[in-house]
This record gives sequence, structure tokens and C-alpha cells, in this order.
Amino acid sequence: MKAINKEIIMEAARAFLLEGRILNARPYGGGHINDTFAVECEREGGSIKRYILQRINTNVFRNPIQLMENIVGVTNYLGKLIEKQGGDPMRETLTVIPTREDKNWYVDSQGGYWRTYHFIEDTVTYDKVESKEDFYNSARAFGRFQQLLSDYPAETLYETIPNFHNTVDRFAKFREALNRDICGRAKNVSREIAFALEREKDTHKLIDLLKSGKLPLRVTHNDTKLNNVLIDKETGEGICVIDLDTVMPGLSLYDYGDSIRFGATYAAEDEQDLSKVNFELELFEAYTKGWLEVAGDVLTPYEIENLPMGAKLMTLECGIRFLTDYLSGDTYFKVHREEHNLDRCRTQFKLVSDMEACWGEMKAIVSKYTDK
Ligand code: ADP
Ligand code: GN1
Ligand code: MG
Repeated sequence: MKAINKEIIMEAARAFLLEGRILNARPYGGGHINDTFAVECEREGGSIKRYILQRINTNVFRNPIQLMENIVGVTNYLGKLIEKQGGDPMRETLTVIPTREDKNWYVDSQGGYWRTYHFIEDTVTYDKVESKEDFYNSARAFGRFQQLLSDYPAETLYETIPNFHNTVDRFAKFREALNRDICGRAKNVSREIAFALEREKDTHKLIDLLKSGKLPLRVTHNDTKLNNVLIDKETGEGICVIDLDTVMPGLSLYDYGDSIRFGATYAAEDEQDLSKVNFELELFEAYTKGWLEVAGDVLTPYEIENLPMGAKLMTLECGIRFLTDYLSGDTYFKVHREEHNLDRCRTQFKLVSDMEACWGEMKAIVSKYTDK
């Protein structure tokens, strides 16, 4: 990906059909993948209208046009359904803004791919969990997302990143990075490497159940961390699920599990003081309750039984991905300091250990909300 500068951001902003005169475009949000900007425009009469402008990370998403086709398909579908249910599609789902040439993406003069969304105002996102209530509210939003898309024709979706949550494949990629050790970093992280290697068997668990047909393939979001839900500033409700780049066929347990791995702790994903990183059963319970209240009815007994495994495997997978990127020289996730990926890996592995230590309690909480 080419370095980004003001000229190229403005070139991209001008390509889209924005209302009013562009005042500025500033970096926005804390995502690890795309380059995100908030664009402010001044409309006639002086009112301000904002947009989210993003350069799609094409190292990660190799086919940005297919990706945009997925997003337009899903957001149009959600918009219609939300309207039918009496909701507000402009707040409850993303709205893609076309270019002046009526396309859903723009290719800049350096070959970068851009897209623009309507900015959903009066909302916040959290980069870590501050309260049980916010986490519960995000669970209801992700549950609703899953439920609204339950009849979406999965076969029309492109797989934007093949094997995204295939934990067996993730483990193989980790082993490859370890064998290559191109930065000579493996010697610094023998404990983390051992932690991952000891759990290789676990990486087969959900994939085997999928292969044998015991777990159903659904349309899933696949990146359900807390800062991918816009929370209404006034009501605290989770109103809109964003970051739809990875919407594709997957397991419901991926969505449930990825939320738990990020949010069932009061610590940030990159907290360096591991004494602060604890898996909190009260947060696990809040999310489980909220998610099952909205999406529970469509789940099969195998899905329910494997909710704790979904949580553990998504956490293990993410830790392995951070470790793989650390070993490979930080080429995938954005990093802001030397050992950023390693710090992230350590928080994930600490959470995995905590989950293993309270497996019985996790199962009991799931039963509390599913045994009828
Ligand atoms: P990444 O893939 O890099 O995580 P996201 O699509 O999640 O990028 O966007 C990054 C951040 O920008 C989000 O966490 C959120 O705070 C903000 N954001 C994204 N889309 C919107 C939107 N339509 N309205 C308001 N804020 C948004
Ligand atoms: C990335 O795009 P963002 O920041 O929401 C990543 C997720 C990881 C997450 C870890 C496409 O999510 O898979 O779980 O970082 N997205 C992609 O924080 O790889
Ligand atoms: Mg995001």
C-alpha cells in the first residue's frame, strides 16, 4: 500500500457525490486495517454534513470490487428489512455513497481503492469495555445483525478473505512464520510459541464439527469486536453494526466468540500490564444473555453447546494471528510501537488461560440462558 498524503485523500473525497463544499478530511477511529477519515462538508445555509471516507486495505482485501459488491448487497437488504420493521435505515445500517460516476468505489491516481459511507452522527464506539451495559447492548446489536441476515442468500457472497476463521489454517500459517522466522524474533517469544503449540489440537474442534455437518454455515460478520458497533450517545443502545468487509459465510460461533475475546475483559486488547487483563465472567454473562435474547431462537443444540469453545478458539486464533504477524515483521495489523503485536498476543493468551480455568462456570452461564 502506498503512503497516504493530504492530496490523495482530497482527490478521493472529491470523487464522491458529497453534499456541499469539502472543508476537511481527518484521520478517524481506531481500526487495525483500513485508513479511515471523517470528511466535513458545508452545505448551502452553513449546516455541516459528515462522511466516513476509507481507503480499503488491499494487502488484506485482494478483491476490493467483490468486497464492495458484498457490502452493497448486504446493506441494501438490511435497509429494506429495517424499514419494513419501522426502523431508520440511515442509522441502523451503513449507507454507501456513490461516486460522481455512479460507482460504489473510487480508484485514486496511485491505484488505491476508496469508498464512502454516510456518517452516523450522535453515536460512539468503544475501544475497550467500560461497562457491562455497553457490552450487553453490543451483544443485542450483533444478535440482531445475525438474525436479520438469517435468510440472506449466502451463496451470493464472495469470500473476501479465504479461510478467515479457519483455525487449522491459521495454525499452519503460524508454523510457517515460525519456521521462517525472518526477523529473528522467535528467540524472544519462546513462551508464547509453546503456548500456541500446546493447543494445536484445539484448533481442529470447530472445523471438524463444520466438516461433519454438525454446525451450520450461516451469513456472519466475522469481526464482531466492540468498536464495530455504533452505540447511540443518548440511549446507549447498539444501533448499527459496521465494518462489513468480512461479511461472508461462517459459523455463528465465530461472531459470538470474537465479541467475547475482545470484550469480556476491562483491559484493552494491547494492554501491557497483564495483571489488568482478566477474563470477567460478569461480562461473559452480559454478552451471552444479550446475544441469546435476540439470536438464540435460531441456534441449534450443537451451536449452543459449543459457545464456550467459540469464545476460546476465537481468542486463541487472534493471539496466534498477532504472534504470526510479530514473527513476520508486522506486515498485517497496523502497529504503533515496536512490540505492539506481541503485547496484543499476550493479552489474548492470558484470556485463553483464564477461560480454561473457568470452563465449568462458562458452561453453567450458557445453560442458565438456554435451558428452558
Ligand atoms: P477498520 O476496518 O479499520 O476497523 P472501520 O470500518 O471499523 O475500519 O472504521 C473505523 C472506525 O470509524 C470505527 O470504529 C468507527 O468508530 C468509525 N466509523 C466507521 N464507519 C462509521 C459511520 N458510518 N459513521 C460513524 N462512524 C463510523
Ligand atoms: C482487525 O478491522 P478491525 O480493526 O475491526 C481484524 C480482525 C481482528 C482484529 C483484532 C480484516 O479488525 O480480524 O480480530 O483486527 N480484521 C481483519 O483487533 O483482519
Ligand atoms: Mg473496525
